[in-house]
Amino acid sequence: MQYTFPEGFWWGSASSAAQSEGAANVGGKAPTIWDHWFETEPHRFHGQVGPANTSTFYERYREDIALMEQIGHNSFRTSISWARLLPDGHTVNQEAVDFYNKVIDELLAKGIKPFIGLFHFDMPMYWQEQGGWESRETVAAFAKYAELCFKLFGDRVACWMTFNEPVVVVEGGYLYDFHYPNQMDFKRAAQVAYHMMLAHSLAVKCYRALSLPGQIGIVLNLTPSYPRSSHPADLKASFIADLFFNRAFLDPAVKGVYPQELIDILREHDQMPVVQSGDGELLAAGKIDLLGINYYQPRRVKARMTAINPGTPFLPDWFFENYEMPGRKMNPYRGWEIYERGIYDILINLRDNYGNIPSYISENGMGVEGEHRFIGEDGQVKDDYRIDFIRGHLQWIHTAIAEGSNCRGYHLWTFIDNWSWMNAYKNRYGFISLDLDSQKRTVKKSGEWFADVSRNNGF
Ligand code: BGP
Repeated sequence: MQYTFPEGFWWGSASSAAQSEGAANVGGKAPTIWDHWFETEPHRFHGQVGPANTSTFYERYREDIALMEQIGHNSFRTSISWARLLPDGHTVNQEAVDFYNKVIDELLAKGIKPFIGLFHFDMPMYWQEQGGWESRETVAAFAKYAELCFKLFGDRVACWMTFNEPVVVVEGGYLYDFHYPNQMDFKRAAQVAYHMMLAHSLAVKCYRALSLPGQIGIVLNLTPSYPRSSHPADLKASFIADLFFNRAFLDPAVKGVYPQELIDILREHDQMPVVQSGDGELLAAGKIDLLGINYYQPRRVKARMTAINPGTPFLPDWFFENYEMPGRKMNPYRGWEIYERGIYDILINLRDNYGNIPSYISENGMGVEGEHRFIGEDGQVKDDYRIDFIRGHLQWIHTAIAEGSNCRGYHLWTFIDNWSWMNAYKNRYGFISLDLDSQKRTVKKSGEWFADVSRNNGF
């Protein structure tokens, strides 16, 4: 069967500043929470490799953008480093302005639409020390930073993304200990989540006031929540997991309001964040033009069977347990489930319950541990598994579009194998492999395949 995508479909990949630029303390950049955390607890990072050790996009952006063109990209997402642009929190770093101008101009020169994120987990240490997302001051600071970016680069950026996966900042930093500042406290987590959505809304409001030519959105990792069975207790478990991990961000971003059911649960358990008068109008102003969807794997849940010990602090997990569904297909090289149809379910949910908001797949990808095992005699990674993975997801996207979904593009995570938070270089995801020592880039088999897909607008 021939799968042809709508004209103008965005083909590309995504990366982020902290994961690709390197130059951690070069060019006037100040430390982020990642630089700080690595300095204080390097053993928590795979292979003790920290954020200074990347694919050095800061120096090699030209070479990389040429490779993007070679493998058929017509669009690419990366992010701006807040700590590079405003190192002391307030003064603009001209070297950073020059760098991002060069990146954006180079992308445009190669016919690649720039999608630019403003926050991809990389809180500047300067703001973290003042409370980070727990502090309302950070909301205003973020909006100022966003406005500066819009004014500097907004004449050329096709689409802005305020945040990448805000729920991961909340889970990692304030619930489950995999991001700095490693707190485990639901009430603080709720405040952080709320402040990020206010910051998002304020940034959208600033963007609208400038009447620039592009669009603005947010990137959410939408994780469809599938119940073990149709028993009411399992259905309730999946409904609540969906509320906490998807709708707590999706509803304010698309509809401008929080789901009432979420507010009810938080009130009942005395976990409401501090809200100020006027916040409702601000959230209503944060409605997006375009939704970026990151999809890796679904969440399978069942009703909680084991009682929570009295005195256990409040967590979303009070309401459900993960369900290891027998027979589910797993990625043998990363331990995550592969469920291609999940991407269709997300798109159809957006069509039916979110006004068919324009969207695109901003990340989808297959992490592979020990990928050097698949290097052929010619030095190329023969990642047929990744081609199958991408093709499987694209088929479901195609079906969703045929059924009326407003999905406009597909970006793989990621362009070139990059540094990934605590996992560092453990899981490789790129279209292009990276030799960390020599910095040599080699297009993988999937990269060559993708070039054809993009040129044919399908497969
Ligand atoms: C997403 C993030 C990316 C990247 C990816 C892969 O959640 O947006 O920044 O980290 O996950 O993650 P990992 O390397 O942990 O498999």
